[in-house]
Amino acid sequence: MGLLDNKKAIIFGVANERSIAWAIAQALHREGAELAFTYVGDALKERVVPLAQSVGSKLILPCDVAKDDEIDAVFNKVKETWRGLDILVHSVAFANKEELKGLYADTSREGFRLAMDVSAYSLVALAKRAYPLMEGRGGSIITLTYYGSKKVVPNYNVMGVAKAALEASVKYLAADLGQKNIKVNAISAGPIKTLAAMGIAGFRDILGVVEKKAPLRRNVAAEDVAKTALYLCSDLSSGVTGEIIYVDAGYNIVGL
Ligand code: NAD
Ligand code: 0WE
Repeated sequence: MGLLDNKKAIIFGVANERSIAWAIAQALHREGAELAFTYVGDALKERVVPLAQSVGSKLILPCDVAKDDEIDAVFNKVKETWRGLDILVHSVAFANKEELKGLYADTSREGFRLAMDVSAYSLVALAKRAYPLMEGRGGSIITLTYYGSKKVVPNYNVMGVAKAALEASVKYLAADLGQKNIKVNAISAGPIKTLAAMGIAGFRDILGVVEKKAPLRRNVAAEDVAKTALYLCSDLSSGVTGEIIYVDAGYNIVGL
């Protein structure tokens, strides 16, 4: 008996075995959920297909979340295969690398648009197609965010603004979809060394600061995030929606 027996879940955002989405996928699989995965681009297909197959997934589909036609194709396939859907995991973010350094004041119009589209609007685009499939069976939608939405983190720049939009979007979606018994929540994860953290100037220093200042005196791992994701995707969190839950070793509560 697992917490998610007979549940159908779709996961957006696995790039490799270090991805937060992959840790979440493994936790959901362990508790009995049946999984579908999406990937973006042929380079990632090679990485994602073997991972997805290792947890028995038969639905592995291409999807750039900036493209409505690709999103439509994914949800049509899910509807055709499963008839319905219980869980959606959104673990996707992107900004041009040049926007993640220097002054936020120098953000370009196109850089702002792209970060907002891929990192914030995409949750709405997915939720909009997911809720009709969740109708009558309840459901859980989760996304990943970061503290840089609340406070200025050097170089996070336009991503911080996109995450602020994403978090506000979680609340508006939760208000809309609550009447359909669908929960919408975000996990605000502490810094974790994934592909999205690679090559970020000063990332090691951020890990060092968290280890020193966070109440738990350590950094978090993707597995810590996955445990909260499991809670949010399961009936254990019935009654919880529109929340931003911090999985950051307590870093966000510290003032000085
Ligand atoms: P990751 O690189 O493994 O995952 C990011 C994913 O976004 C990748 O799978 C990538 O393919 C996908 N993606 C990018 N552009 C896309 C597009 N146009 N269409 C579809 N998918 C696209 O890194 P991660 O750290 O696991 O990031 C997952 C989420 O966690 C992101 O939302 C990130 O902002 C958030 N997060 C990360 C950290 C951290 O320190 N690593 C901390 C807090 C929150
Ligand atoms: O959300 C993120 C990372 C998001 C991200 C990362 C990249 C790197 C490669 C979005 N787009 C890109 N584009 C690329 O080309 N995090 C929470 C991790 C992160 O990123 C930072 C951080 C932290 C923490 C960037 C600057 C400062 C701190």
